[in-house]
Amino acid sequence: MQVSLFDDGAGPQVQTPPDAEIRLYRNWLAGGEADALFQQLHGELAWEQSVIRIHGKSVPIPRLNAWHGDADSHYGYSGIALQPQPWTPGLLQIRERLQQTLGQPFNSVLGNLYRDGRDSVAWHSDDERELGTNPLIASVSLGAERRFVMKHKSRKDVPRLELWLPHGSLLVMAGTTQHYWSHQLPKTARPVAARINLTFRRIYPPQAS
Ligand SMILES: O=C(O)CCC(=O)C(=O)O
Ligand SMILES: [Mn+2]
Repeated sequence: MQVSLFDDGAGPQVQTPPDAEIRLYRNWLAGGEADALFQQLHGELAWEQSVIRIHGKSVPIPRLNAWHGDADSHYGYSGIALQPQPWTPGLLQIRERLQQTLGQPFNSVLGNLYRDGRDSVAWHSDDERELGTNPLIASVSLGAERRFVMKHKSRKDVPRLELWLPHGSLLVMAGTTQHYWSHQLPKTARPVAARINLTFRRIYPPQAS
């Protein structure tokens, strides 16, 4: 399903595919503010090249990432243990805006820097245990517009969702979305400039057992 009907009005566009709750605010940040934040975050975040192990081999992931948040918000995926870096002024500015829009606190953020069209993220769900059940994921995009694709994990009759995520947009994934759906940001042969994506998350401390 090609979604092209997200309006530019005041409210978000709400998608209602089965088992998902998705909202896209296309013009969440005004152009000038988004431009400034892209530059600021590009310089300010602790970008690093993570390496994962696949079949015993070390493979660099096709993007740079940065993990920032409260000191106790430990997080990891694919064997990468991420120690949070402190909040930066740019991240705090965005977190404050998210609080206004969503009325929801976030204690951590994963930044991805896609340097060009060769950078990508493979199919996955944001379903790590420390996010709890039904996490609210607030995904802010800055820089080049890229295609974000979602597919239902078990229902082959449900069409894929394709969303273009513009500069300054906010995509909210909530409810059971991560349980039933996976998502990816494919590579593109089209020449594209850099893009920063920030997914704000709430990490719950490990359960005492
Ligand atoms: O870059 C994006 O829009 C998605 C990033 C993502 O899925 C993630 O960091 O978990
Ligand atoms: Mn994700």
